[in-house]
Amino acid sequence: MSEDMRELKIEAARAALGQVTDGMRLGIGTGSTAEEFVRLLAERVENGFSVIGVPTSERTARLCLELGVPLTTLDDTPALDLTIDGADEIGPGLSLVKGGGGALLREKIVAAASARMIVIADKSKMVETLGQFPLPIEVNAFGLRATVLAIEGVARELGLKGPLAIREKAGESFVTDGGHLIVDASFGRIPDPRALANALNAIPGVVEHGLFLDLADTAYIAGDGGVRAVGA
Ligand code: ABF
Repeated sequence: MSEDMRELKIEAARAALGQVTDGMRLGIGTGSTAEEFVRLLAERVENGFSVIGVPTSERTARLCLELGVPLTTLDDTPALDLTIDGADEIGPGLSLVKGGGGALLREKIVAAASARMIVIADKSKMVETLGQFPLPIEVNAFGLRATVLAIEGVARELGLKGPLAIREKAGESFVTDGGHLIVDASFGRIPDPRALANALNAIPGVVEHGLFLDLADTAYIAGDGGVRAVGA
């Protein structure tokens, strides 16, 4: 990652940190931008800021523990004040594609348990229409082939252009923190994210998908002219 790109991520993260108040119960996202938020939050904690966080991935949990950000779980803290997370694409109405980092299930559970969700990103994530980024779909390994066929069936009607790819890591199927697999679906464009979300939700083997609709209320987007706040 270039230093300029990292600086943009830090600026977006810093803007979101401005929304965090003492005593908040936070959802803490996954990805390089969310990790910049963790680093900035840790500095505030070191200076006496009192927050607790639910991490959306084991990776984020490790970074929080390493930097001293106090953690909790959704079992102990089922209602969160604010989730801060990254995204792979940010579309109209703050519709999002997430899951490039493989953490979409816990990210969506945590975001849904939060009163607010702020997305932090560099300007490259803003799109007119979702779908250029392959849509991550988390699937149960049981009956995988049948599930892939079912996804293909609905997806083709809703614009699926390219193949469905079972995500791999180091030559093996990628396994999520939740023990599931991920199928990445290349649509090119998703003109009706809600219709696609509803169709995917109806497939029994689909555990969750990376379309985040009606969850984020604000995005902080870092670009050449600084950071701008985008509302849903
Ligand atoms: C995470 O943030 C994932 O859902 C998404 O893939 C990732 C974006 O990563 P980055 O901030 O590194 O671009 O929430």
